[in-house]
Amino acid sequence: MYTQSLDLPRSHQEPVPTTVDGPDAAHQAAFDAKLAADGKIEPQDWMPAAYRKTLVRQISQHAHSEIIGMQPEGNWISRAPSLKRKAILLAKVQDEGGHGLYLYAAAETLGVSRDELVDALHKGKAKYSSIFNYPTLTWADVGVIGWLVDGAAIMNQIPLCRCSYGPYARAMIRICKEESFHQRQGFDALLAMMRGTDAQREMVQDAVNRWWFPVLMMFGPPDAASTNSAQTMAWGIKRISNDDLRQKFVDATVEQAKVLGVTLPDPGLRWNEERGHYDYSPLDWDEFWRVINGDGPCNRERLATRVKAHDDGAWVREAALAHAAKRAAREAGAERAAA
Ligand code: FAQ
Repeated sequence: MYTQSLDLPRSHQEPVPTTVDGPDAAHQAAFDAKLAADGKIEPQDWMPAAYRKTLVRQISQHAHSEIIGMQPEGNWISRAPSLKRKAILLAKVQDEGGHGLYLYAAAETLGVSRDELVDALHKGKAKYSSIFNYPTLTWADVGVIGWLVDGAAIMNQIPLCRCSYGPYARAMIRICKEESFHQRQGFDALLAMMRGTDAQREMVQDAVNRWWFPVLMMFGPPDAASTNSAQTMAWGIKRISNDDLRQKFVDATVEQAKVLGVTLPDPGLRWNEERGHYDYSPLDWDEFWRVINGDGPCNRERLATRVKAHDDGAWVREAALAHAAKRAAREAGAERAAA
């Protein structure tokens, strides 16, 4: 459904210029040549320090988003309206936990530890996606997260399957397959409600009204305000700009909303024949910056829940370490006896 976000504009495929003189020049030239040939950079390869740093930033923010993103829907597992919906939701929320783990593992290949990354999240130093700071007030919110939030996540993540850093690109392939199921289950849950009672239809419309604009902001600030884009696009990490992905998402979603029978809450949304795209109203970027700077509706609750879950799990980590130490001691003893 979202394979259109594999298409790369021509300007995004140009080779990266070599800029370094001195001892690292040969390494830099090899790195640039690999990128220009659309090759993958692997953990053992030389890479510029800034490339490594930006990957750690983006991959860890992405991992944190997946883990914090378990909370809004996790709140509804015990209140799902049927056994079938509960089983689907459980599987989905567990998938998000798995995505966080693949992504922390991908970040660790860059020489940082998961403990450091998690610590930065818990201390409020690391970002995670703005969208997970909004509340899930009704069951329809769960369907809307699947349809719109996972839909936006796929639109953003399909191009990341072609990112220049091998471990990140490979993690994204599996993640996108699972996100696709998440999007479908959300759409399916909403379709069932839209075929139900007036009260259910109203619930869906209310949820769409509340989530639409925050979802559009998930793609990040407008290109002109996107501080990282120019460099990450030159490095082939980001393949399509924030605004271009947002536009692709709007164009795809308008048609899906028609099938569902909901109204997208933007009076400025209309087809622009000349551009060949839907126009949409300006977004409230003050709200976006407020939310990512810690002052959204649920920021404090999300972080407190995460820190508590980590603290409550301390005994599991301690038990796993004690078991590993005991096993190592037993194996060392067996080796000594055999010698
Ligand atoms: N929220 O220069 P740019 C999901 C920050 S996963 C918070 O444009 P960049 C699955 C940005 O970090 C959702 N902060 O940044 C799921 C930067 O600050 P910094 C997560 C944001 O990196 C579904 C500053 O603003 N997906 O949903 C946001 O080039 C359902 C300037 O921005 C990913 O992480 C934001 N929305 O582009 C799970 C995908 N946008 O770090 C559970 C990978 C921007 O310089 C349930 N990441 N900022 O201090 C990316 O593609 C990029 O990092 C962007 C941002 C596009 C998110």
